[in-house]
Amino acid sequence: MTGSEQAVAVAHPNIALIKYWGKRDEHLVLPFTDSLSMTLDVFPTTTSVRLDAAADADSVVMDGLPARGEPLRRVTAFLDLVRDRAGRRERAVVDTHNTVPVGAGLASSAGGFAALALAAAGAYGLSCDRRTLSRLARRGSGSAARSVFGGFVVWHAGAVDARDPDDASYAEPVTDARLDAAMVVVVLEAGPKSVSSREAMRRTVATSPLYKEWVTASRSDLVRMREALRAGDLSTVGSIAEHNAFGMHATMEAAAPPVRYLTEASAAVLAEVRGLREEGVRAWATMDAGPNVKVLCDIPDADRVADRMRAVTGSRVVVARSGPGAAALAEG
Ligand code: 2P0
Repeated sequence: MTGSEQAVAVAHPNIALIKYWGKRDEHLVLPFTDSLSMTLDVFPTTTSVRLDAAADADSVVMDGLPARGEPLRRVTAFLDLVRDRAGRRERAVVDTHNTVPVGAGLASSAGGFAALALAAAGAYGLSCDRRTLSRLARRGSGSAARSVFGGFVVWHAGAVDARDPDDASYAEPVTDARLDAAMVVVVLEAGPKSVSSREAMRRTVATSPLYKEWVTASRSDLVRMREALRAGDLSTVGSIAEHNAFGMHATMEAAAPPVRYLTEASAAVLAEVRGLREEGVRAWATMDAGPNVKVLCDIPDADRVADRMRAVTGSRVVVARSGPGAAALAEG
């Protein structure tokens, strides 16, 4: 055997300020739009991959329980891709520990597939640079491409007419960002969501009359967002992010049948965020494929914002800051 046969990696979720919503290629996981996110320093996923030459199937354990059904199928399909690239055949034993509630719109798949990509590449002896790793992680889950990097990260959709579309769609850090902000995560529901983001995206692209307009708006949001990050202008970053998130939710609510992730509890948090702004606190909300709300604010205000969110919801609230990209850990 060549390669190191076992590798362990850790990665964190990211929260998009400019959302990824809709694939132009399901197999290659190519999005319609560029997206931009902040990697968090909370809710890491740690994954180990060990090759087992004697096994005839992959074995996947998630938080101590054997994976089955769709989660197992997705991990196995991802390992097939890595094996194919590495020219290896051995099956693997995968052990993964999440600290983020799975499937609840808190980006567990982003940290999960970023950690799996790095650990699997290590175990199968596939040497790849960070950009290639982000393209690989993308195949597991689109948003995972961004969790390969820390801080603010942009994921390029890649030109539709690129000669090699897989090569053209990668993530990279926004190196000229001059902003250090907090992200207050309000965990309203930790259970799995009723419609997967994969299915919801498909339905939105196929049936929502608002989708094309959102794609157009998102492109200009991204240009303005990058300028605002360069200028370290939290107010502009926050208001663009909030507007982009509301636009994404509007497109999916206009799908047939509609996809609605936001609940009354989400609405109460959103009202509180508006209330904070009226009091002069710089705070803006963003919401993903679930009811949870994340509040972008200045670091010195984060504890106050978190206390207000706890008071209005009685929920678990976690203060996050900018976190690191995926990292290999000592094997063992
Ligand atoms: C994002 N989300 O940009 C958007 C905003 C949710 C709302 O990326 O189908 O789990 O595996 O590529 O990455 C969630 O979708 O979807 C997501 P797949 P993924 O963060």
